[in-house]
Amino acid sequence: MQLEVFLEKVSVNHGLNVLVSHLAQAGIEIAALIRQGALQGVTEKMTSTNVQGETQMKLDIRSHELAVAQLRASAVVAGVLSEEEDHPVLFETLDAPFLVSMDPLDGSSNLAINGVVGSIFSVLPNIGVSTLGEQAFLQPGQDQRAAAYLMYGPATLMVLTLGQGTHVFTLDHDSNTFMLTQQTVQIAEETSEFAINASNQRYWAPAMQRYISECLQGADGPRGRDFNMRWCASMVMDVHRILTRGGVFLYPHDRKQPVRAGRLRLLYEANPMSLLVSQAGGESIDGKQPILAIQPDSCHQRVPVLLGAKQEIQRLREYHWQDSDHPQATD
Ligand code: AFP
Repeated sequence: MQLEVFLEKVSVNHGLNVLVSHLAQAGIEIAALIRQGALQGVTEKMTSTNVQGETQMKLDIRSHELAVAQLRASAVVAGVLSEEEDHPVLFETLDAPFLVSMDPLDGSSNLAINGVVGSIFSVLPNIGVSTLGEQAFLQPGQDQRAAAYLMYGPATLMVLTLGQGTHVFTLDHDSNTFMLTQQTVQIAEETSEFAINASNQRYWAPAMQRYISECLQGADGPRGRDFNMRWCASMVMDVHRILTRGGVFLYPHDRKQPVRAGRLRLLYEANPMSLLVSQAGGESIDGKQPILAIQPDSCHQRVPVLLGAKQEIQRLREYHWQDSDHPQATD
């Protein structure tokens, strides 16, 4: 079933359907650029940095431009917050029903090794951007109307939730249409696989140290079974693996850079991924509290992210509550 047919079937919100079709179109255009590899200069770095101080790739900027153009053309979006711009881009359609937060090209450092990258989108209701300005983007994740990521791998995928389940579409490159290939994603509650950047281990809080140490002890330790580990350094790919074969994705609070609570951005990484995971039966916390309940305080805020298989996330939550020395994620 084509994406557009699916949308007509499951959603009566015509504006939202139009918006999702434009996100899909942006994905098709970005996928076409990425497929050209070095022929499109995808590995070229810019001299500029984004608001996070990270060096931008040429393709970060091109992806941002393509996505902004599609969202503007949809006429149902009032403004876009992007990882690539300090402040939201506001459109002439200031009273349009939706706002979008996005990371137009997540994991872009993987382009240099021809690795998998993605685009992440969070759709929020427009609660009055014309009067509130960028404050209008500071809504908790539980208010999202939709969330999606595009994954540019061997196949191009769109993984989407409109708040009633998580669905997977695969791009047919011949017809440039997304076809439904998995109607309902369900994350297994149990797992023996975790994803974490273990090079930060010495900076983790005791709760995290305990959890990973117990996993590593495997069958000889308190967990009584062996665990496997994966880390792609591309959130879209790591989360997609969890949606597909289970597991947990962990980017915890660490003391490496004390001024920031975590590495990942709340509004365009943690929130949309948390909605997709929760709609697939998984859970998502920052250590102690659900990510989707966090009231954002700034557009590019970072948070710790622990998400995936329910039983493991519940265990991690318990460890963090027991660990009284652990600083609150919002400290
Ligand atoms: P880049 O977009 O700079 O490649 O960062 C990717 C990312 O935001 C996310 O996709 C990864 O999960 C995470 O950073 C990887 O972080 P580490 O490099 O610290 O492992």
